[in-house]
Amino acid sequence: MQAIARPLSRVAPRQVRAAALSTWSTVPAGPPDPILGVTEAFKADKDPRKINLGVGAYRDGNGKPYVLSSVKSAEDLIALENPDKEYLPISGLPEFTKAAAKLAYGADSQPLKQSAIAVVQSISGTGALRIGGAFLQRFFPHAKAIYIPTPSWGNHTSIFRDSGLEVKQYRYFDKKTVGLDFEGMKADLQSMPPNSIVLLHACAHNPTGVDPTPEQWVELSSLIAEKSLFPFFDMAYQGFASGSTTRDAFALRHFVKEGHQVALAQSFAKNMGLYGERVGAFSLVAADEEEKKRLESQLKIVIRPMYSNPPLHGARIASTILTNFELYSEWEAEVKGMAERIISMRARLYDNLVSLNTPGEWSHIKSQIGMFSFTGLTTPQTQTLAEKAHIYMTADGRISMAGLNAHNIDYFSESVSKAVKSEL
Ligand code: PLA
Repeated sequence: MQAIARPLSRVAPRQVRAAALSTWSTVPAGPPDPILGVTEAFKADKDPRKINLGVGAYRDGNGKPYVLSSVKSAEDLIALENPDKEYLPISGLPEFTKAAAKLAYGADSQPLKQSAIAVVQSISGTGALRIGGAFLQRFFPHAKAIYIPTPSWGNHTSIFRDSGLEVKQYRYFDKKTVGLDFEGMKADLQSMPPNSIVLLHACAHNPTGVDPTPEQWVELSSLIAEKSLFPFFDMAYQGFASGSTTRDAFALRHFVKEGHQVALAQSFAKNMGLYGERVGAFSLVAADEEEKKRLESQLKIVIRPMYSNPPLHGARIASTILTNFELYSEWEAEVKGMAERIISMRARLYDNLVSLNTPGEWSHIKSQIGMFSFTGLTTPQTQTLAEKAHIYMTADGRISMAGLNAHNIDYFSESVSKAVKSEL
């Protein structure tokens, strides 16, 4: 007879740890994410009237996720070529990074023409900010503090803190005027130690929807140069603010024209609807081609131990669109269409709130720019709206305008009006 396996009972029993003695028993539960946690609460709600205005993800006129037709066409073209699934280089798909830099800086950008922009592919905008944070932490030869606006995208603080930078704030939003606190912002820039890093939202500021005017950007560029500050642009919404990718790049391009050696984080999540594909780029303006090569070599050394190399499919889609004349035109029209639908929802929401005699001044809903409206609703009002009306938004009263459409905007307006009147 063949030897049979030893019965399990003869194996020395492994010590089972009591729960209280677990290695992880002192790890506290963390809070839900202030933005993505809203999606979790929304998903758990079974009411058919529910609306998710939390995360900034575009929805079509029927409230459905929207895959751009330029993206579908690009995917068809890619499928025809039947490309392999090899690893990308550490710095990403070269056709993509080249096209991404051209989109941001403009075809006639001097540093671009001189081959003086170091650019690497990133895991969307978040990854670009993280690469930038890590690079600055390692190589920025001056102060290690980065200043972000108050308020800013909630994740900025965590990204830069985890990159080893000290995070500080500058004044940005004026609650009284529901607009830009330009004087406060300038005063804070004036008093920053020279060589501090300043994070700037290139357009469609998140969460406020309040951007400097072109004239104010010009002034900011001079002040930032005068005070020897280092500008780091976060451009997550190119095209979403005005409907034009060129107009939305004004601030970045002006700074570069004025000689700033900017850092830039780009995301293609919103303007190409490539959220889950995680397509982005990080770039630095170098003095010349030789310096660019040194910077790129170090960016690769930052990236390699983080995630080795970036994902392939989304970068192929974006580069196909950006380098194909017809697809590019189609995409531009689609970006404009998305921006215009959002703008039309702003007008309708404003009209509804006014005609419902909602206490307060609501014109900011129309004047704010981009994906979001910073409504001014208080945290208790946002909680009541979630509990009583199944309407979800972030606790700071930010709503993703793209979540509104002809089918839900009246219910939303009535619910907000009731919440403000304490009638919900
Ligand atoms: N920068 C800003 C200013 C953003 O608003 C976002 C996304 C990103 C970078 C990063 O986006 P990406 O990594 O997907 O490219 N902000 C969203 C989503 C849309 C989020 O919080 O993750 C938001 O709802 O605020």
